[in-house]
Amino acid sequence: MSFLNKTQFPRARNVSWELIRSDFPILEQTVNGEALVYFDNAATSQKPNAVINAIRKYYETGNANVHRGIHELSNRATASFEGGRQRVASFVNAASADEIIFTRGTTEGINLVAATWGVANLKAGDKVLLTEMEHHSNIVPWQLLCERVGAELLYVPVVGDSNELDMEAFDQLLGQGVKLFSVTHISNTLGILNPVAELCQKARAAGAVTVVDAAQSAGHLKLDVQALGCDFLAFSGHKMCGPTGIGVLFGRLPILESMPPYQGGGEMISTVDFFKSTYNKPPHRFEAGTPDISGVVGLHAAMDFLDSIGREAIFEHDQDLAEYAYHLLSEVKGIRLFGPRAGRAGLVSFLMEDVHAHDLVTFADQKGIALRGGHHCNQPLMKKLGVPSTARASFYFYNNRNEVDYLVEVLVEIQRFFSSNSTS
Ligand code: C6P
Repeated sequence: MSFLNKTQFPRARNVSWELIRSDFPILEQTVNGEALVYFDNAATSQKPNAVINAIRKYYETGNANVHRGIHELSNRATASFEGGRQRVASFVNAASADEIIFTRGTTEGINLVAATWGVANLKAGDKVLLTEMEHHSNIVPWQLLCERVGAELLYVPVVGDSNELDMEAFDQLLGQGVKLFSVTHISNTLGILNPVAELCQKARAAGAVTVVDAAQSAGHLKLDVQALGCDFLAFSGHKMCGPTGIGVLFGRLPILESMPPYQGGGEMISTVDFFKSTYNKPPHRFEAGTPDISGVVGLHAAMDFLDSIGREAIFEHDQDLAEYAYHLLSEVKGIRLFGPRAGRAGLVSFLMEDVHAHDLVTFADQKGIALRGGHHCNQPLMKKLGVPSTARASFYFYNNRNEVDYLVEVLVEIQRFFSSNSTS
């Protein structure tokens, strides 16, 4: 096709991506008679053999409850679990493993901060600052908190053709005495990579506690909580080659030490009497009940796997695919793209004139391509963009340009199908 200008984009560094792809058994199948093209990685990523095997090995040789027994298997499970915590600390460059709380995912991490730090520290009239590109998981917990304590929500607008954050408005809003600022690292609809270090530095200088939603960044680029300068950072294991049901909340230790517990139960206590309990130190204070031990084992294997490739290389690869896709799609008449042309993270959201995103995604599925269509849990952003939904292709390191070429061919076919059907 004439619009396929492949020479414009140099390929990312020399990594054997095809070999790495062969580590993912799920990708070796056909769907609806076509080779599977999995472009729904922002929703969840696929799992390599290293992760599947680590979980299997844990259940075959090391399964027991943690911290409780004084028997060999329990000691092994505890070592695996706490070893996973150490691994997360080094993965995000935390000062200590005590700053790492295991959660069910990004959503629970943000809810934990709102329900503990938020309830203990915010009162009527205080201000919580978010941005207009946040996922529901970084909006609704703060709405619940604000309703409970009488605090007020403010939003940094998205502006311009590429819908990036309005930095002047951000400065002005911070001047209103914000107590907490929470922002997404990468927008799951726009593919924007926010300047989180600068945002956190300004917010902290203005006296706000800072939270980073790293759901879309943790598996795609090198995360360094010291360099980002945030107080809290939340992410999900399942979006970074790990299993579902496990996530991480990083929090600076002095802040965690000042926070009340999240849920009550085993493991989070120091002593329990009939009418009064005392609580364990962080991070255990925030981990009531039996944790997702096999999830931590799988997450550990996922982090090792990502680092064996190199997160810089992964980011370059995903960015290359997204820019390549953006370029090809921008040459197809009748396609509207969202977010910036360049410097974007590994996903592309778009709309096709006269074709509903759900119809487009259903058609693509018939061709073996897994896309996502809908509001992507970004309803307020959709309202701001003036659209009900978008179609989205989100990439990972096991995807390649041939798959993007195929997507574009299928989109052109979809366009032809719907335009011939609408005129007949
Ligand atoms: N976005 C998507 O398809 P959980 O469900 O807790 O693992 O992640 C929630 C979440 C939080 N923040 C951002 C920026 C996200 O993108 C997500 C998950 C998925 O875009 C499901 S809606």
